[in-house]
Amino acid sequence: MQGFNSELFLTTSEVADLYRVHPSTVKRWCDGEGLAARKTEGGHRRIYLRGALEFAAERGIETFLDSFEPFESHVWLAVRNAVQAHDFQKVRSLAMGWLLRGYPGRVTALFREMGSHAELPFELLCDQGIRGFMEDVGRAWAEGRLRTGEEHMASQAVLEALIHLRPADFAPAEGRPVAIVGAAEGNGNQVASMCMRVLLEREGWRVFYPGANTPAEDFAALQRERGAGLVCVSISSPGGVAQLRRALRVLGEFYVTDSPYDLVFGGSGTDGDWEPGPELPFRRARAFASISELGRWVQENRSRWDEGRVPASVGDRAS
Ligand code: B12
Repeated sequence: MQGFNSELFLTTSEVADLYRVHPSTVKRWCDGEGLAARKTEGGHRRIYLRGALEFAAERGIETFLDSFEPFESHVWLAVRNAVQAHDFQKVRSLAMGWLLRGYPGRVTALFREMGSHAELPFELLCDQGIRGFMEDVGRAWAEGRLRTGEEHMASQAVLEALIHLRPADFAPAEGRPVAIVGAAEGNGNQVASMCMRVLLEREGWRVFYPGANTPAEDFAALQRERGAGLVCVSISSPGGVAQLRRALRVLGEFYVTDSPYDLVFGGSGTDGDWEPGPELPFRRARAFASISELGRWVQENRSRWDEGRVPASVGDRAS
């Protein structure tokens, strides 16, 4: 059809997702209730995005695209590419454009929307979507296209999206494995640790999150107080080697065998190539280059933490 972008013809399931209704409701609305659709040669309905949005406005149906006006088509295509094809190119350029034009709230909304789709694994959103966007931000900053304040706004926008993607934490603490997650002293990057925190929370963990730039002594104290079976530390570069050595020395000194735990390092400061030696006291020590690797390992070994778990009441001073 002339003047129409063929990529913007949606299937009934896509419109159903957009409206958050059942596909059969969309079919009913197409058949005689005013939602304009054309049929493919195979007889499947296709609905033009603009028409779907006009119909939604008439009926008072809210869609996630409403708050992105006038970029609804761009956002829909970007989210579809990310969710269905795991291609974040469009998302990255939209987000960068909004950052430069002063709309960080839209960046938050975009990442939040992607994280709400079950077809897009959360780990992938972190390792490709968030990391890719933040690399663009770093590059733009290094080339002088973006100010330091804007780089901070980008981190903040992504952090806000991640906070929204945490599950509601109403489950009782008892019976859940406990982790301490943060960034090593000298590492100001909050985003990677927040990704780990949300990943583990979505896997049912109880996570204590001291955030960025946390002294190793504090990781050790928190682990003991909360009876954590897992401690994850993000190491940055430059300065990664020193951060890693110090964390290992301090955590090793404080380690006691009656409160055993696994220690995981990751981040650009380790580049995934640090190998733990046999002399380390920890139950297990690992280094991973990505949130996906951590996620896989945690899922595969879940039963170990269930067995070694300390009841939450033992470590919970507040109760
Ligand atoms: C935002 C940012 C900052 C912000 C962070 C703000 C905040 N609130 O979080 C601040 C302002 C603190 C900052 C400061 C600095 N930064 Co900076 N920063 C960045 C930037 C643009 C993005 C980092 C980010 O958020 N990434 C998003 C996360 C999700 O990705 P990630 O960190 O790569 O983590 C992934 C993996 O490594 C892994 N991972 C990370 N940790 C862990 C831990 C575990 C256990 C596991 C399993 C996995 C894992 O999973 C993540 C997802 O895939 C990068 C650019 C870039 N290319 O990365 C530069 C960058 C990291 N910064 C850099 C530099 C040089 C600095 C400063 C030294 C600048 C200065 N001269 O002062 C300081 C260091 C200060 C400090 N103490 O940390 C350089 C590092 C260069 C190098 N390789 O040596 C980079 C690469 C920019 C560049 N190209 O020059 N920075």
